[in-house]
Amino acid sequence: MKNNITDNSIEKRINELREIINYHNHKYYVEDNPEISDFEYDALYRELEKLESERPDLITPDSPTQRVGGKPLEGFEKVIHTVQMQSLTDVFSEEEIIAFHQRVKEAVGNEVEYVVEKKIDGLSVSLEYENGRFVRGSTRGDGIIGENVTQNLKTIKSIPLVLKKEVPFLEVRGEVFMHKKDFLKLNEEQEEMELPQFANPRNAAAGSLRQLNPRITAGRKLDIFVFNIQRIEGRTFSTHSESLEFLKELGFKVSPGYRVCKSIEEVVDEVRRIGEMRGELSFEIDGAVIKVNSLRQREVLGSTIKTPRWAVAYKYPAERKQTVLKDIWVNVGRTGVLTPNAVLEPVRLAGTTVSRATLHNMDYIKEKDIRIGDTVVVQKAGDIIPEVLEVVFEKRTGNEREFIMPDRCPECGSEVVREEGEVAYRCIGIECPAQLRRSIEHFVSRDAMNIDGLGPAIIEALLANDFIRGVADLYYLHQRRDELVKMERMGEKSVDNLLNSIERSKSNNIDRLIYGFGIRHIGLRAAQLLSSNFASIDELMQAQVEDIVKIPEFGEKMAQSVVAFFKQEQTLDTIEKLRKAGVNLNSHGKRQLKDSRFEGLTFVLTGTLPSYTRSEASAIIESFGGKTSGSVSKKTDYVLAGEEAGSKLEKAIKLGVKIINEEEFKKMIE
Ligand code: 0OX
Repeated sequence: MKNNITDNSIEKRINELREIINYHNHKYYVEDNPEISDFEYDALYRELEKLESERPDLITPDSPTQRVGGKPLEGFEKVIHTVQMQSLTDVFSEEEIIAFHQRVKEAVGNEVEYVVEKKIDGLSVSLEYENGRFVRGSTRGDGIIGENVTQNLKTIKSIPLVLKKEVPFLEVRGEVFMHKKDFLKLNEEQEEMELPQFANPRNAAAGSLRQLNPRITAGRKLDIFVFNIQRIEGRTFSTHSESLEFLKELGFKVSPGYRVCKSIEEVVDEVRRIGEMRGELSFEIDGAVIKVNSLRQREVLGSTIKTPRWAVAYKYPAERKQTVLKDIWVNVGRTGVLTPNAVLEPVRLAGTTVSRATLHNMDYIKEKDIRIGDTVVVQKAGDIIPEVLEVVFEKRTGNEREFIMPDRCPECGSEVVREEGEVAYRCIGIECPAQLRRSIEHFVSRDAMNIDGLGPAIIEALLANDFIRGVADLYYLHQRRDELVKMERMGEKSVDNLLNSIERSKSNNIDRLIYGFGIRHIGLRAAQLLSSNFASIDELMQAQVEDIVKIPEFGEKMAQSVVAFFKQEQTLDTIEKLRKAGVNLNSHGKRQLKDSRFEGLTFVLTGTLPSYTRSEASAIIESFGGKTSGSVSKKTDYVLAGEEAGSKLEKAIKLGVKIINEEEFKKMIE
């Protein structure tokens, strides 16, 4: 079939899509205020990818599709920083802040204004823009020579590839970091893939950015805060705060909640305030930065060889406390791994009360000689997960008890084994209720099927009352609504909310389902890759190890784990039950070439559909080879009408066009 879109209009659409995608990127990644769903965003992105594959000559390095591009590098090129990337002088007390202020006053007089910023604990980078386009990004290195990590930086969505305003040349400096929640998730995935864990978000960010394969960086969730203009042409500023505001206007994510302070007392207050709230931030900080605001005063103050005289970094002490370890209990995870946890005498630490801490594994307990009844030092590892750091041996009384790992699972009584070469002890009970409970918790979790209203207590109650025996049973709960309503703490409303949430999850893409299955070694990213490389669960079930290892980032172990999972009888039963219940088993990510049931058909959408947004419905129609149009004519095959459908519906009735509702549409795509 001849494509009737002219070359010109392809170019126009490509430019339009880039602008729309950049706009939504900024909304999502910089403003944290998305306007469209991930699905709608993906549809736009896929349209752009498709058009660019038709016209590769139109691909430019600043296209949003080029964020993941690039082949693995042999090594990083060196970059000489034309403006040195200075480091900061550290101060550790309020007295030292006052002393800094005295030095500043001696040089520039009494009138000094400061900016206080959070000191983000990541790694410093420089970003260069020529005529508003991102051309080069580099690490700080030693401040004079860094490494060219442009490809990797492009994968960070909060870095604009195109600036919102015209600037002939700009070099900015910022800190690349990983949010605490993404760090925890990454470590879970590392564990799942039996890879080493990162000690803290800073190491995770550094390890992710300094990857020779940009695709690995792309799979890690990194973010950036920008805090300094290194060099600019065509603009001047009189204060630092003015330059930060300008950076915001250009589309950068700027050092959050920076504060202009008119006196050193205000500075000290702000430093204290940041210290008190640091535990509540979504990212880690290792201090506060105090900077002279006036750029003219900065010039007068100047710099030493390495550090500016106009700024200092205040370092907060790492919070550690002593407390008594009252007991050790064992938690059984989804994969049967037994993790020892400390029950502590509650202590306040970095803004929260800590009464539990991880002891990691048996080797850790042995190595540190931790015993029940010991006084121990606790710290929040990287300010996030509380951990027992060491024993205060001077406080030993002799009444402490050694901990022994149980040889029977505390949940099901099955045997506990430690495989050769493994640190972990595992329960091998195939019907261990703890494993089942946790695998259901995982299945419904936000990144998996995202079912609201199914907390651990409800899951436990559903299992105890035999409403469910596995994940597939969730999709049959609606048949037992009346009984559910009678359950303790349930009620009509919460049952209906739960059932609606379960119903909605049926149309999830299969990446969520695959992740939700909790296959060993298959984390979120791996599940997404499987969903974009296989058209359906059925296709994935047929796959051999050789087919799966073809996917970049997949190793033998992961592939074997997938194949083994889909061979299990229990898996096949679950999938059949899910299929019968109408759970989507097809991938949105890969076009179903075999299934072009809507080939040659034109749909018009009108009104609001209960389960899909307009672009979700369009994407589904297109994935089956159909087209959508904005207006009804004799050529329209179907009008898909939702609530409050207006004139299009009237016109369809007049012209005798077939009208369908969402129910009928769902049947058509089943
Ligand atoms: C940070 C941070 C680091 C600018 C010139 C000397 C130090 N980690 O958040 N550095 C700076 O300032 C540079 N500001 C920050 N906020």
